[in-house]
Amino acid sequence: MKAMKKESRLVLALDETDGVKALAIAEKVGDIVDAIKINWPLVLSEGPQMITRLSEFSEVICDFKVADIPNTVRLIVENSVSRGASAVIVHAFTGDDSLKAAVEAAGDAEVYAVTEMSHPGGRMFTAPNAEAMARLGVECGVSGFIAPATRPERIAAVRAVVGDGFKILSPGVGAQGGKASDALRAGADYAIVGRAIYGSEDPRASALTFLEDAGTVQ
Ligand code: NUP
Repeated sequence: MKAMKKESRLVLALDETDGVKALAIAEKVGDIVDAIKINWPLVLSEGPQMITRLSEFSEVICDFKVADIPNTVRLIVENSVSRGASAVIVHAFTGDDSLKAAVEAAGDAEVYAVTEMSHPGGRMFTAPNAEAMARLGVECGVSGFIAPATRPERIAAVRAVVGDGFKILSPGVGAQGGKASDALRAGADYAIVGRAIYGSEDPRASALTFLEDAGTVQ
């Protein structure tokens, strides 16, 4: 399995919906982030070919939070990987057969399963089941997990369940109030930052401030 590099420990969440702007930002920060994560906003506005185009600048994580029956999961994951995605994010609440289908369809690419979500509503249903979903992910062979930088103690709880052999990527840094350094200290491998970088006047300068906080300035 090809593993994502771990240098800056920063992942850019590129939810900019204008394709020209998105590519310009990717060009500016591609060399100082470990991956670029894209989500439905950019793919729906500019098409799935953005996966391939962005993969010229960085590894691409498709944050499609896939939540479906195994066959549909397989179709989505295969399509994403064939376009150049290095990893796909899926929901874990769908159960063991859907998670296994994602891992199998990904081949050499990675699958990351969502545990607890970072927004306030994430406390309602994802938090009470986060540890169980983490255990399920381990059993099903995912490569890593998504856990909230807005609640670093919950990153630590997920890390305690999964041990050292799995990656934890942590969104909620910047616009949602979390700090990269807190997330990494709690056990995350990567901090995910979106609006605070792509929405800033100078995305590269902003990305560098997150690297400084993370202690990974290059
Ligand atoms: O729990 C999650 N929280 C979260 O914010 C799981 C996610 N995948 N995300 C995604 O991370 C969210 O959809 C967005 O793409 C990014 C955070 O962006 P921002 O709040 O830094 O702008």
